[in-house]
This record gives sequence, C-alpha cells and structure tokens, in this order.
Amino acid sequence: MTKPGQQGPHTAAIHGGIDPAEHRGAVSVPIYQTSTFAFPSAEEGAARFGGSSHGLIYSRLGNPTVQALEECVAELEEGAGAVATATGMAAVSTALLALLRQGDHVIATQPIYGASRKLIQKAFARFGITSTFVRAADPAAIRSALRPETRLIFVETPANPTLDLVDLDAAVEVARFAGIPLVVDNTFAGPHLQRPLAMGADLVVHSMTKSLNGHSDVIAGMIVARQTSMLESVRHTAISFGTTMDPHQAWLVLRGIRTLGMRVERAQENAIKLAQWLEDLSSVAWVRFPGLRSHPQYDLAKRQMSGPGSMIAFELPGGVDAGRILMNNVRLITLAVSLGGVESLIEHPASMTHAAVTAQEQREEGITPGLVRLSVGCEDLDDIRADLAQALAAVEDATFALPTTASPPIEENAHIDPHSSR
Ligand code: LCS
Repeated sequence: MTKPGQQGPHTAAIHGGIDPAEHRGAVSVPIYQTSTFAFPSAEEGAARFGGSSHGLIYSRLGNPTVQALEECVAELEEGAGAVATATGMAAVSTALLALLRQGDHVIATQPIYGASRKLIQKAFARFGITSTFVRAADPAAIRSALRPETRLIFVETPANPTLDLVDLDAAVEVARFAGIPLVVDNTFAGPHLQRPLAMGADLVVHSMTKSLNGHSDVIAGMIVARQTSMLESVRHTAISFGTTMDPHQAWLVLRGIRTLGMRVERAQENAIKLAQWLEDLSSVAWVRFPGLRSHPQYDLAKRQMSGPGSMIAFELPGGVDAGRILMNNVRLITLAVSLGGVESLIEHPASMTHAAVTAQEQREEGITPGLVRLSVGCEDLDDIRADLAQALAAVEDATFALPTTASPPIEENAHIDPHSSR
C-alpha cells in the first residue's frame, strides 16, 4: 500500500485497498461471505484474542472485504485508518458514542441532516449529554457556544439541505483552542472535493449511501480518523455496539467507489450549468449552490472545496404549493430522498428529510417551506434541463390562477404524497 495522499484521487479510488497478491490474483476483492474464521490451532486462536497475533477471528470484528473498503476510503480521505459501519447514521452515532460520556456537552452546527440533529438533541440527551446548535454560516458562533464541559464539535459542510458552509479552518482553530475533537460529516462534498482531515479535523463521517457508493442501491457508512489513537476507540465502539459492516455491502461500495471521481465530476459539471440556468429564470425565486457567486460563502467554497458538488437548493416564487406542483410533474428526475447517485433526485426537505425537525427549528435553520432540493445526477444535461423546464412550465400554468404568491407556513410534519398525480 502507498501512503495516504501519495496517489491522485482517481488512482486511489481505483486501486485503494486492493492488492491482488493477497487474494490469489483476484483484481476485484472477493466477498469473504463468512461469519467466522478457522484458527490453525488453539494457541493461535488465543493469540488472536489476546492481540499478539493480528489474524482474523469473526466478521463483526474484521473481514477482508470490509478492510479493503476501509483502506480505500482512509486513503481517499488522507486518514490514518477507517471503520466501516452498517449505515451513515451508524457512523454518526458510533463516532459520538466513542468520544462522549455522561455530562458532556456537544456543539453542532445547523442545519444538519434531520436524523443527526434528533440523534444529538434527543437520543444523546437521554444519556445526560447536552447540546447547543449554532448557525453553520457564522464562523464565530462555535467559539461563543463553548462551555467548560464541551467535549466535541460536530459540523456538516456543505449542510443538508441549505448548502450553508462551515468554515473548516475556523472550526479546527476552536477545537484546538478548546482541546476537543472536531467531527465533520463530509457526505455532501465527499473526499473527491473536500478533505477535512488534511485541514486538521479529527474524524470524518460519511453516509456512503450517497456519492461514495453512488448507485442508490446500498445503505452504508464510514468513519475515518486522522490519528490511529482515536481510530482504536472508534473501532472498539463499533464492535461493542455492533454497528460494523457486512462483507457483501462492503463489496458493493468498493465496486461503486472505483468511479467516484468520474461520477462526481460529471454530476458537478451538470450542476454548475443547471444552477446558472435556474438562477436566470424568472420562475425561480432564488438558487443556493456553492458554485454560484450569489452564494453568501462563495469565497469560502473556493478556499476549502476543490469544486461545488452537485447539490442545488432553490425556491419557487409560489412557495410550498409551487414546489409541490414541480415535484409532481418531473418525469426524468425522480421524486425521492437520498442524493449522490448517478440519477437525479428531487425532494422537499421541510416535509421529507427534515420533517422531524420542528417548524421553529426549520425557520432557524433556513429551511423555508418552499425549499426544493435537487441532487444532480450524471444524465445528459439537456435531458435534465428539459425535464425541469417542462415541470416549471406546469408550475406556471397551475399557479397562474392561484390567489397568492406568498409562501404559506407549512404544517409541522406535513407530508407530500409521492404517489399523487405522477
Ligand atoms: N449524514 C448526512 C449528511 C446525510 O445526508 C445522511 C442521510 C446521513 C448522514 C445518514 O446516512 P444513512 O444512514 O441514511 O446512510 N441523508 C439522507 C437524505 O438527505 N435523504 O435521505 C437520506
């Protein structure tokens, strides 16, 4: 294995974690579909349990297919090592469980993925862990929220769903000042566009369900550590709580990750052109995309990301009703949550991915009732644009007779029926 950061990102995605000599010449890492591993002797079994031998024991503790994926992502993220988890939420919960104890306080930025917010705010509160949420886009807010018992900073950048950014240099500085770890959810940008560990973050977490796998067919997560010391406590926690990954799941993600850079670059190219096109339309109220000069943190995006990615947030002048008509009229773009796949997906954060977040919290987070989130895929640009154009035309036709253009307040936890009139 070459050292992290030595190879280019496409090379690392294609070759990372694979040494055919270790697998009887197999160019694709085999799926070691086994729950347990035979010991050559009772003494060797005892040595493996005792830690004096590093041989395989049992797949919850370690499996060669899963290890190949861990090595690959650690290399992509420039980390010392990684622990694969069953889901993205398992990555978030395991990272926090490894680093926190009763009485600790967490500072998290907002917005973040709705389930992560509820995990920190509600589930961890049951175990005596308190939290403060601060505005992602305010670089001074994290420092102001520090308390003597603050033990961890958790940030997501770009943030789901508004694409607000957290200044990673500033967050690292506060974490160093306070002597506490900084955990970054790097799901939206991914290692092809942003490497928080190289900037000084301590852990990166991923929902590999998204661009790392990239084919909308697997749920998976990963935790990558900058230093081996923290990696060991994360691994121990994942094994104890049973959040580790299955070998078949690992093989699918390994297969998807080989084309990470190509997919990310193509989707990004589509997204840049679509965001510019959307911004020029009078039928769109505003567009939020880190690659547009109108993004309030455009300069920060250029500083800490090597590209703006493929997620776009926008709002229509007709608010939630207009957004609903748009989503019910797309034909090529799929009305579904999730993101980062080869296919374009559209969803309504206020009633879907962030429905568990209260209306008041949504307001604080900038999740407006009419916000539409688009995950741009790798289809032909003209086809995505034509689909959006015809859906926007349907919105214009339908809203022509509407009495108001103001966004009505959305009912908390209101749901859009994905089956209606499609
Ligand atoms: N972190 C971020 C930033 C996410 O967007 C998600 C899922 C997770 C963690 C959790 O990952 P999972 O357990 O689902 O693999 N985000 C979703 C979304 O925006 N739509 O559907 C899921």
